[in-house]
Amino acid sequence: MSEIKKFPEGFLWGGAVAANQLEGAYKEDGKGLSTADVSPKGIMSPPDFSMKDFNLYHEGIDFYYTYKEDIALFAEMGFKSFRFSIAWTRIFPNGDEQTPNEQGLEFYEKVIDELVKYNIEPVITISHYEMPLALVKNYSGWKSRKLVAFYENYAKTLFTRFHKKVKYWMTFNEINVVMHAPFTGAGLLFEEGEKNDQDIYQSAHHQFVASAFAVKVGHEINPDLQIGCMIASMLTYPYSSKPEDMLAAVMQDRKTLFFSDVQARGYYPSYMKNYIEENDINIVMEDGDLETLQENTVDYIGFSYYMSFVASTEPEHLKAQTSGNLLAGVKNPHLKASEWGWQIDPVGLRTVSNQLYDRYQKPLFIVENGLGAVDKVEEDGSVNDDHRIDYLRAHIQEMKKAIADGVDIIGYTSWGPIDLVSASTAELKKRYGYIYVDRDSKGQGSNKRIKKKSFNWYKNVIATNGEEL
Ligand code: BGP
Repeated sequence: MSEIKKFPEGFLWGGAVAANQLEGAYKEDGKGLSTADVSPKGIMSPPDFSMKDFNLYHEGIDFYYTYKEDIALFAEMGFKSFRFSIAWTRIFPNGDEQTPNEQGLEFYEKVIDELVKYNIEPVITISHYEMPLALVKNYSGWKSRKLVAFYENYAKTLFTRFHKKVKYWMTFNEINVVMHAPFTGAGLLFEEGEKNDQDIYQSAHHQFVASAFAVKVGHEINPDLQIGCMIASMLTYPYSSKPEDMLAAVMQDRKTLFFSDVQARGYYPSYMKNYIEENDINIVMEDGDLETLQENTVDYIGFSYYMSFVASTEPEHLKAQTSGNLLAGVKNPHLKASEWGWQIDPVGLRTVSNQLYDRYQKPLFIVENGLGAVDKVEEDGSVNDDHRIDYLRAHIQEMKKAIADGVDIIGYTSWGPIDLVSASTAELKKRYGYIYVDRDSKGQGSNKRIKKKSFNWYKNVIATNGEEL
């Protein structure tokens, strides 16, 4: 195998965040309430509509007010790109208005201008794990076809306003998560034990069509735009070489790949047609939907990668479950796990990159990867996060090997370059950043930014374009 020393010229090194996890200012300047605002246990847990208590999502890390100094720190690290999401509720507070809220657009314009000032390429996620709460209350979330038009209007508004300054876009964060946590990105509510495939697949179809319309309208406005999908990759290994285990792994992987298959190939895969028929799922489609999917496939495949999974047909393996932010899984005896039980697997990143590139032959963008850990500020004020450096180094090394394998990877934005609220716990205990934020899960602290040891490490990785890790 040939080695590469450096990453390709123009490689998009950077970091990734989501609006609800860091902005705060949840009621400022005309913003409406979002689903994250009523998720005090984390955006992956069921909401609490009667919520009155403190909710960290309301405050984030105050990025709404500190974006200039935070972006200056990203620039100091040499970021080439910064992935962030737009809060739908800042632009359309209830989601179904026709006219956007100018103050919301102005905020993001300022963020974009600040990035451009430092030659940092803005990468926008149009919808990251939240939506206007009114769309859930009045329309039952993505179950309703009406959301397609609302989303199209929202996406069109953003493209029209920002297309000259922003080239890279993603339609939905981790779109496949609707299978595991249906409220998170799709706003689906189920009573205990009532979760059903019918609503989930119908909602996914609406999101597919909305995403394809966004690709269409984005390209009409500016053919140079690069509009991608974004999946939570969930590479699955067979527990053993037993053929049944291998089959189980293939079947489990399809639950993820289904989402990128539709968005990248432009049609429902045959395996899913069978599943839908066998399970009496009736996906209601409008005339022209299949053509819309076919004609508006994504330009690149964005994905997150934190861990790998294992499939087994042995009952005793199924008992030894490990945790993850989305689904519990079979423990892999060859891997160590993070403090939150996520199984750390750098080689898996190379494997999944090969898998996705083989399948689609479209550029890949690794838009999330990182280690959530507890960090400690020492008496001298330093934060020695060697555990994080080790994790990232190992993953970047494997990404380098994937490029040597022939995979076209255009960028890497590690998750949470600055500490932010955790999606699965709604706390500030599980940290990902190169920059420490002096704030705790109760919102107490000076909010001061402190450079961790990983700050200079990542800065050097970028400066040497990945030659020195
Ligand atoms: C991904 C989400 C992010 C982010 C990350 C880490 O699934 O897209 O929003 O939060 O996971 O998860 P957590 O914050 O739960 O550690």
